[in-house]
Amino acid sequence: MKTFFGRTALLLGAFALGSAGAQAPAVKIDGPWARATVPGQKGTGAFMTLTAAQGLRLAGVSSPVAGVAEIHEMKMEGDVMRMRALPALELPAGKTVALRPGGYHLMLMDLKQPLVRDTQIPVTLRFVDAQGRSSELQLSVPVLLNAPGASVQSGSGHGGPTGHGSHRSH
Ligand SMILES: [Cu+2]
Repeated sequence: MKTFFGRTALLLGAFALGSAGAQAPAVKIDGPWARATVPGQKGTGAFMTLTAAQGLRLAGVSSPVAGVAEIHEMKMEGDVMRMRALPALELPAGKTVALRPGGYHLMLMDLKQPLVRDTQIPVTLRFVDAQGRSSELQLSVPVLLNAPGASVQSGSGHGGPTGHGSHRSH
């Protein structure tokens, strides 16, 4: 009998651990990358696609390499490309949401070190589900000059060497 109860306790323990693990966000991340910086550059963008199994909101981002990290949206207003911080980004169930140059992106500002090509930086994403529960996902994001597989587009859009000079006001 003692053995039997011992095993039961172990099984319960394993079950409890399994439950805790199930609260991790079910989000598929594809193609994460952050734009490499040049010396003196204080801000850059990070990009990826996210697909949430259940509806979630991306509600925050942080990285030890950045003093400030925000979720941004970039879009044309008339003839002017404007960028603004979003409090959160909706991730509808099963729908792939792209963060890419010229659109949604993660903005890394007040960089504490240059982002060197072919290194990796840690980035933590925070999600909130429909019940208001938050969870985090830690990523290791490759630092690249351009989107993986994309043709070279130097200086265009967000993240060129001067791309965020105008952006530091906030
Ligand atoms: Cu931005």
